[in-house]
Amino acid sequence: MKKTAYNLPDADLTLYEDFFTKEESNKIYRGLTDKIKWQQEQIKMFGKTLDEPRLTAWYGDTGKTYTYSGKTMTPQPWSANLKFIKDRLEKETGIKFNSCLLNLYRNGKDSVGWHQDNEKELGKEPIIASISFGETRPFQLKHIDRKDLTKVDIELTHGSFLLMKGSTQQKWKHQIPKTTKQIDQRINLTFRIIKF
Ligand SMILES: O=C(O)CCC(=O)C(=O)O
Ligand SMILES: [Mn+2]
Repeated sequence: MKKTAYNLPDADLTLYEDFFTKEESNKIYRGLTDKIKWQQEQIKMFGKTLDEPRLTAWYGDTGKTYTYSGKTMTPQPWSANLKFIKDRLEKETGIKFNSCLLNLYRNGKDSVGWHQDNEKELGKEPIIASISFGETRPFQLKHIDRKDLTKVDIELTHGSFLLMKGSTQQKWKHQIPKTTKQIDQRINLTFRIIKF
């Protein structure tokens, strides 16, 4: 495992590469691909309804509903793989998480656009633990108003863990851009703390 703390203004980011061993990561990746209840959700934009450019799923403690893009999501109960990952994260950070949004990017056409994870249910300084498996994709960050700061690119590799805290969600946006490269599937898990 290699731990890197990023020195960025208005952000608190720590990357743990090889947080899971190659063997653990391979096994988890296969398990999540086959056993998670992946769903095609839709987004309403400019009066049109479109498929989201990725598959998603919500897991978490029972009762922790989450409102996102106007939809109220009821979580599935923790699976064995998710419980295993959550225990490891909690041991490393000393932080307890109660929900997880999962994203499956089927290929380079799948993506997530620029956004902040700053829904009011996550509190003032959301803590997000982001775990990646499968294909490496760049996680890009840009400051919301400081144009003098350049965009940051973090390669999220198989078995990596990116911890985001402090004012990261208030002051920076992030995205996973599309690519025309022929690439394989990637799974990302964002563990979160829903306050109410
Ligand atoms: O796939 C990723 O690394 C990021 C996903 C993300 O930003 C989110 O689910 O809010
Ligand atoms: Mn996000």
